[in-house]
This record gives sequence, structure tokens and C-alpha cells, in this order.
Amino acid sequence: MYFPMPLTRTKMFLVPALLLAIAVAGVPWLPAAGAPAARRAPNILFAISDDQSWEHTGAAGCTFVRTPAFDRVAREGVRFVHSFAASPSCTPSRSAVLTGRHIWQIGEGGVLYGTMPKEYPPFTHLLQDAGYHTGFTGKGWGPGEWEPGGLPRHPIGREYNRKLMNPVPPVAIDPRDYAANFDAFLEERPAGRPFFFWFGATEPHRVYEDGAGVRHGKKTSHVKVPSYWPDTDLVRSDILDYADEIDWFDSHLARMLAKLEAIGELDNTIVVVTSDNGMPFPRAKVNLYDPGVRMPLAIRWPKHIPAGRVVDDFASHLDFAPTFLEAAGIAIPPRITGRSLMPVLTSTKSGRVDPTRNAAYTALERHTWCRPDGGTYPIRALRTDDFLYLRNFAPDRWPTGGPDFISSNKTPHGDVDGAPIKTFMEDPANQRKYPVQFALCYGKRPLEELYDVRKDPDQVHNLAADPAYRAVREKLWAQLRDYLEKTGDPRLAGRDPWQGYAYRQTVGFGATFNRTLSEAERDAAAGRAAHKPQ
Ligand SMILES: [Ca+2]
Repeated sequence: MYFPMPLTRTKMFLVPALLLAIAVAGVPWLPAAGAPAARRAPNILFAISDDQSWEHTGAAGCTFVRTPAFDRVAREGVRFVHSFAASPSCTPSRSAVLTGRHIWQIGEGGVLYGTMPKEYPPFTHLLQDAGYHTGFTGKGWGPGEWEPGGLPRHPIGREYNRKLMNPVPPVAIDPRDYAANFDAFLEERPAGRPFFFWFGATEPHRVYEDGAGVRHGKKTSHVKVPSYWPDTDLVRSDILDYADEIDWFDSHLARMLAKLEAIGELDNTIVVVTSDNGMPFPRAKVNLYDPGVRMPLAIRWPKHIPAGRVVDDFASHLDFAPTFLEAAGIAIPPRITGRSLMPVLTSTKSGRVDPTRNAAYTALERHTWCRPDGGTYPIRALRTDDFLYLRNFAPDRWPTGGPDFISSNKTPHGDVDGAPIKTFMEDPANQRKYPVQFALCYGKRPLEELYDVRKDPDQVHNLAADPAYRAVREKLWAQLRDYLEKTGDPRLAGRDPWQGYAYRQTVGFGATFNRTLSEAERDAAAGRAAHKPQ
């Protein structure tokens, strides 16, 4: 019997399990007597940190992080240097991973504090239907409310978050013991079933323990501050505190790899390590410059993926869904926009494996509620080997939300996370002291931006108005426009459905903006006393 069920389980659980056993009988990976191990469906461990930019891994050459687990996956598998999230904000990025579609193709799935429309079921449900045991620890899909979108069940699977760290870590670190929760998930796996597990660390999302990086031996002298931030000890220390949380994420990944190795499952597990969006600093997270959307990515699957390769093909987070489905022997539905990475993964080549993988398309609509009317900051971007082209569809708006509105983050410039660097840069005296940096991080932006990324890796010299680059700019806009048209972006047609999407934050000050709640509910959720009766 494939799925021995404990006798204590209810009949309600047994019936679907038996139906499932019948449904998967024809799936080619099902372990048959004497079948070679390589024909078994692989397990999938999907490790996704929260707010980590691409260059902050040891394998990428960063000297102030300690990421032996990521580096091992890269060394024993493939590392991608041109991996891009769909959007630089938690929820839209995760929705795109799960659906394999761009944020302009998934309705309310494309905004922070949105929902998951049932029209675009996540790949995890297809894995479940084929017999996969699925679950997650830490942060899964979100933040938002998936239920109003009408999905019949959770977008990932069962939650494993009950095991807590002992001793309790510093307050800035998530108290949940991710690796122990992975153990709990494995213990509940029915015999003979492959698994999909989502390890969603909440690190290195803010807040940080101030000075933790330096206290743990990191050196401010190792930090290279990009030209768009003030180069001060405060900024360097803030970056090291971020790095310290990357180390935490990696330490749990190391424990998970060790566990899989100990139970003999590591080599039949596709291990993917990435992040959902870039570092929570000005002009990084919630921006379509590289620090906001270019992601670490390493994938390991011995016997299938030739090891030790660095690939510079452009990979999108939309590509995970079709990759996993292909690996599991499940047909890829036509609704998925991403392309399977399997041909690149199984190649023996390094560098550019597939010449057609030469561009990334990224997008932003809404992060926090940081404009009075709920208006978003719409951007679409095209990144190639040589250039970054951005189209700011509403250049009259402040990219950060601006100085005059208290956002759902409870601050002005709400799309910049609260941080030492934020407080420092927004101080009026420092605005005057660092006018170039302040303008780059906080200023309004023109309709078009164009950066020559080979000459200008910080992406700070906008060439869009330079006559010498006119032909390049026109060619890139034509390419981006054609792609948006082909993939049905309402923004291109002048429509703005995003403006009307609910902001579904239900706890804290942000609930003030949740129009799906009554005024009394908003007050209660935001922790304010109810208004006196009129
Ligand atoms: Ca995030």
C-alpha cells in the first residue's frame, strides 16, 4: 500500500487519500518494484529568504556574509547570476512564484496585502494532486489574505511553525525553529510520497538587532557602500546587521541539508535557494534596479544537474513553477507564463546556455498604502546584459510615497522600510549633506530611465535623455512594449485595476487602510479606541 494511514485518522481524511492513491497510479514517477531510484519523483526543498539581494552570498564573492549552505548548493549544483524576481515586494513576488505568471497577469495577486485569485491556481496544488506532501515553515504566501480569492485550499500546503528556538533568539530574529519544523514536516510525510517544502525564512527582513553584525565579528571595512547611499559607519553597520540575518537563514538551510543527508534523501531532492525581493534599503526593495529584483539563486540535484557551474542565462521567478512540474512529470498548464529551467539545469555548459534567455521583465504596482487614494507606483522594466530600461507610468507620483502622507508603515515615504539608514537619510540636515543620494533614493523620476549597466553598475546615470542612446532607448521600449502587449498588461492599455484593489492588512496601523473592514473593525485592528458615538 502506498499511503499507510494511521488508524486514528478520520474517515474524512481516508476517503480523499484513497482517491488520491488511485489518481496517481498512472504517474510515471510512482515507485514501482525494482524501478531505478532515478525514476522516482524528486522531492523539492524551496528555500526563499525575505529581502536578500543577489550579491550577498559567499559564492557571489561577498566577504561579510557567511553562507556555507548556499555556497554548497552552488558548488554542487548551478548558480545563476541573472536571476530576477517578478516584483520587489513580498506578496506579488511570492504570487508570481506560485502561479508562474507576471504580476500584471494575476489580478489581486500582484499587490502587497492582496489575495490569490482562484483563476490562477498555484503549482503546489498540482503537485498535491499528483501525490506530493506539501508544507511550509516561516513565511509562506503573503502578507495578505488568500481566502477571499477563492482558492479551495492554502496556496502552499500545511503550516509547520509550532517548533520554537530554544534558547529564544534575540528579538529581531524569528523565534520559530525552521529546521525543527522541517523535521516535523518530514515525520508526517506518508511513506513513499515525494515532498515539496517551502522554507520561508523571515530573515533578512527588518527589523534588525542594532549592531549585531559588528558584535558577531563582521567588519565595516569589508562593506562597499554603493554610490547612492551615504558612506557612513551607520550605513555600513546597518548593512552588516542585514548580513547577520542572511547568516541566520543559511544556518537553518545547513541543518535542513544535513537532515536530508542523514535520512538518505538529499540526492533525490531538488534544492533551490533564492529570495523574494531585494534588501530593505532605499532604492533597493520596492525598486526595479538590480538591488530590488536581482536575486541569489542556486539549484542542486545531483545525477541530473551537472555540478559546479555558474550560468548567466536570465532566469525569472516565473520559471520555478514549470521547472518543478516538469521535474515531477506533470504537464505544464498553458496558463503558466514562465519557462522551465530544466534544459539549462541539465546542460553541461556554463555561461550562456540558452541564447534566448537574454532578458528579464520585472514590475511593480503596490507595496504599502502610501498615497492618500491608494494609488500605486507603476513601473515596468526590461533588463538585458547591457542595459536596464524602466518605464515609470506615473512620473508625477513619489516613488517612495512622498513626504506628506503617513503610510500603512506609519511613516512618510512609506515604501522605504523603517531603518537606521531611512532615519539618517530623511533627516533634513543629511538631505542637505547628501543631496545626490537623497535625490536618487527619494526623488521623483522621469517617464523613462536607461542605464548602461556595464559602465554604470550602480544604475545611477540616467541616459534616457542622451541623444547618443536614443536608438537603444527606442529599441528597448519597443521590446518591453511588445512583451507587455503580448502578455496582456492592462497598464499598457491605460487601465489601472490596481487602484481599486483592497488593502487587506488586518493587524496594526495598516488596518486603517483596509476598506474591507468596517470603521469599527479598522479601529479595533489598528489598536485604537473606538470613536465615541456621534
Ligand atoms: Ca520580502
